[in-house]
Amino acid sequence: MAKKQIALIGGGQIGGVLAQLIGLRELANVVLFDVVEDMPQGKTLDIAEASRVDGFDVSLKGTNEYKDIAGSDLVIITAGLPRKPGMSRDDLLVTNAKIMKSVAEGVKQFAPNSIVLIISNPLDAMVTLFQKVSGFAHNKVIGQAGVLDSSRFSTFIAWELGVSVKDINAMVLGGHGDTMVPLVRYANVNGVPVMEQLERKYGDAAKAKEVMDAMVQRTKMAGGEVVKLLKTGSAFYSPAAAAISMAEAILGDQKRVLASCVYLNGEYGVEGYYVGVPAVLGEKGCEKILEVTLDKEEQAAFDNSVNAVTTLVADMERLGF
Ligand code: A3D
Repeated sequence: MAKKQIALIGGGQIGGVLAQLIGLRELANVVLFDVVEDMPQGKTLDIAEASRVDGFDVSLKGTNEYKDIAGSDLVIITAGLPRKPGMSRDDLLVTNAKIMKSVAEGVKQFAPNSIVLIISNPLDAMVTLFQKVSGFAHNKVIGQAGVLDSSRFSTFIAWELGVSVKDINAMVLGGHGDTMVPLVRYANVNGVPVMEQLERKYGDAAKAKEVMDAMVQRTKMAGGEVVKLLKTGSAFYSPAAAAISMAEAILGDQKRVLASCVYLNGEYGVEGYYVGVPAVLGEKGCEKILEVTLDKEEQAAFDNSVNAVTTLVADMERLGF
């Protein structure tokens, strides 16, 4: 069977890890595009030269020309600047909006039938802008944030409980910013509520809540924690891994339920905005949105996060995008 093709727009930190992971998993052939001359060619050459050792066989092409992405089944976009210490994701708005506009025009012209997965920040605004400029169907334009935020939340819970992270199910909804909503009540260890385990561990509901609150706060600030340590950029291994799970779900038509930044058309009471919610991902992109019953407090936190997204999108529009 002919291999599928993934175009990676942006060959920086995340783009490079994506290319390597796609190769290692033989998920698809790769076209790595960047505006920096020779760099994507160098990265793909380097990864290809590891293929004999790692035992994978896919085609890897680096390019500075959009025409080379023709025929791509999936396009993953990381083009844009990452955060530096002290910056919020929203600080990247103008620079990355200009970049995203040019990317959307290139993808529209050369890969009009692709499904598009966006990672560039500020995420919710960049997904909105790509869809607007490209005119692609809403279900074919999806943002990656929730898989990573959920994985971060799960990791902190696993460390706290001293159990394998593989057995933690926890999800984060809302926009990809400080207002994101880790769903505490639904977080579980193979079906057993995490809060119940924390209460058993500490023998005290108040202490359990305090520990959970700290994990929720760390999850919301987890991107910034990495930025502060790296000093020169933002997280790249984990965002790449998160996007790969979404790419596998889409190309393999797996119908996986993954927290994704998808277009809401009345679901969760939101009309016409891209927001992070659990979605079924398959060959058509976002095939279905799963609604979760939220209690009063969770709903208020979700509404607050949606507010942050609508404000960000309004700012972007005011700036002419
Ligand atoms: P970086 O290593 O700087 O790579 C970005 C690449 O984009 C560079 O190689 C640039 O040359 C390239 N680029 C710039 N302009 C263009 C253009 N017009 N067309 C094509 N390529 C261009 O950054 P990174 O890989 O670390 O991060 C990429 C983006 O992902 C940033 O916006 C980050 O903020 C964002 N990010 C998102 C998450 C989420 O979970 C949503 C997590 C981490 C980073």
